Amino acid sequence: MNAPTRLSLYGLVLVAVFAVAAVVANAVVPESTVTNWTHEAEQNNHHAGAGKDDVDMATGHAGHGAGAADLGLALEKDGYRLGAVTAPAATGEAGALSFTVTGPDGKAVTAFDLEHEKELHLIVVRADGQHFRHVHPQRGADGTWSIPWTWDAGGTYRVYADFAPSATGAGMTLSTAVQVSGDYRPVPTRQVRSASSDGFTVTVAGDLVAGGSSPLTMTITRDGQPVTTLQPYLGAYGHLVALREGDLAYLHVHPHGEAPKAGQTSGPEIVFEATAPTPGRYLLYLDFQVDGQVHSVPLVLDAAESAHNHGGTSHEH
Ligand SMILES: [Cu+2]
Repeated sequence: MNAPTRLSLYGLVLVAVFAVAAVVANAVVPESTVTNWTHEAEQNNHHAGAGKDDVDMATGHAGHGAGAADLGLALEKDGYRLGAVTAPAATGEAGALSFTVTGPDGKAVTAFDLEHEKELHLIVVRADGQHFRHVHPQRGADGTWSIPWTWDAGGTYRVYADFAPSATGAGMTLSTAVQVSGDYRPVPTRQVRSASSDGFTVTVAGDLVAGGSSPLTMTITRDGQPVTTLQPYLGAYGHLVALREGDLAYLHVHPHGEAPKAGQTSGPEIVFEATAPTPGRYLLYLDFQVDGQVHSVPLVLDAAESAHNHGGTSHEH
């Protein structure tokens, strides 16, 4: 699908991502991701309705259906593999983070479709949700991706590569873990509905409900004043990465509305349609651009049980 077509589908995609139309949703997030988050949500509904208990809430996908590959948690999918990530071994060492993606033939992939104006999106986050980065490495002619890199803190990091090989055109997210020596003090999470970065404050209205679609409205202010000069960044006014706390299952979400045209601005609100596949805590990272600068603000939301689940969970084993 070409880029203009993808962009024009944004409006539809928001419904599709969390509803049923996985084919349309393929325009924005990997179809498999959509299918499985949707599937998982359905499974949870069935789970509640039938009173069965074959879904492990700790992993969310232990039941039949959504596999690790479809939640961005596997190294390999459909023959495509994320190669070993090379990076500085300890905090404070300047170096590069690099890796290759190999295809079903075992060779490094060098042909990628553009997704949101980039061939590959790299997300790096520590296991406790801290130190989030969303960056775009450079690809060498041999298929090696690389970006200058320094770690600020020790710990275990999850590294996600989000891309679509041209050979299939299908978007996918592969990930691996990287260990970094150094001081590690895990930061406990709590729900955060308003947070600030670089002088911008983002406040979220709306709630995540497991298994059901709900709008999240993000309002951006600076010095108490609404920001109405949001610029298009990678084809949207806002990019939201959502990670489920615990297993760090991954979903990249895009906002409601038409894709912006060059020179247009928007704000102060960005509306996302989001569904949590399971109850629990979700780490959200909003990227937006003002005056040519990209800002990233983290938020944390707890997803309640869906209304269907309020009858209590019976165990029938
Ligand atoms: Cu990106």
